[in-house]
Amino acid sequence: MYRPKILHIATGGTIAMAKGEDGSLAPIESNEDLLKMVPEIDGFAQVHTIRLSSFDSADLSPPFWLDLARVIHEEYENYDGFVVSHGTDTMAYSAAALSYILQELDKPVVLTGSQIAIGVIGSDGKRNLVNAFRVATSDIAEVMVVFGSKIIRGVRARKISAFSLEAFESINENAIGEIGLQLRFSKSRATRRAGRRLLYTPAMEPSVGLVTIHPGLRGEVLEYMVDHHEGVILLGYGTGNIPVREEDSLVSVVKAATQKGKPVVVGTQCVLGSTNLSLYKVGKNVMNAGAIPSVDMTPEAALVKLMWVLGQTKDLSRVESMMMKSYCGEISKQLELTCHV
Ligand code: ASN
Repeated sequence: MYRPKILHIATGGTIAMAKGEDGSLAPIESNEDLLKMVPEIDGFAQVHTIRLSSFDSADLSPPFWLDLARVIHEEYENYDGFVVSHGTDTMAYSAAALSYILQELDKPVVLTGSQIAIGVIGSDGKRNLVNAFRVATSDIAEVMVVFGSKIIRGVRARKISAFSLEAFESINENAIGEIGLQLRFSKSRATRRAGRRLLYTPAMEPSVGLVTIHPGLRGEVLEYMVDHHEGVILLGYGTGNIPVREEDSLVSVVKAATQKGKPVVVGTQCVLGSTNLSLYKVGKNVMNAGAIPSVDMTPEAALVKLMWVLGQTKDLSRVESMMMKSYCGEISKQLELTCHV
């Protein structure tokens, strides 16, 4: 029986750590030692493994995403699927970055990690790694996060728990698959399709800021963020509401920014739901000031998308139309059709 060829790319994170003699957690010496812990993978996949880094994912940033995407792009024709072992803290950002950079995939790209180091009692590392390889040999052709019992589209993944072994959730859409007695896939997944050609767009403008609106936030703080970045994501209240009553109104900062050609994307700090800037006056004002709604994108998906878009163009109207377009399922179809700036 043919065993699919899978490239494993280790990047670090808790999954690749074990307890040393002194009791502290340190990266496992070699990838081979990591894979030795999951020998069952050999029964259904031919694995080649490389190490890109051994960082805590808190230390990963846009240049790393480009590197990771480049490796997958270079090796794309040589493998049937890819597994990236990764720290959980910034996995959703890396998954979003890969989703934008590598489109029209014809094979699975799976990110996974663990909450507890693989060499520690009670670890979720082995289970997650084995399941990641199982999904990497399946017919799904997307960037995904496989974690606990869920298979989540890359741009919809969010780390929602610093405790639970079900650390990730699929935000604003159902998971594209479930892991129980069997792997169960949803009809909404994209599947391998012969003839599909990979679309590789390795663009990233790292200078994007993110500000969460809170009571008492001063306009000058937002002004500083706008002045020091090429674009800003603002997480408003509820459906994207921004205070308007203060003297140094945040809304006037948004207006000044967009007049200078800098994009300000307004999202929500709620975990679920979408922006709707025309619902309240406090939303309409920021919309009239030129803000771009993030619709139902997660903050991770919106932030990384703005970096990716600004890496390709600084033209505000192009940035606006690209931000409002759904490239890889980051905006729900029915909202993409009805939302307008
Ligand atoms: N700090 C770790 C990381 O993101 C957390 C983990 O992987 N569980 O690399």
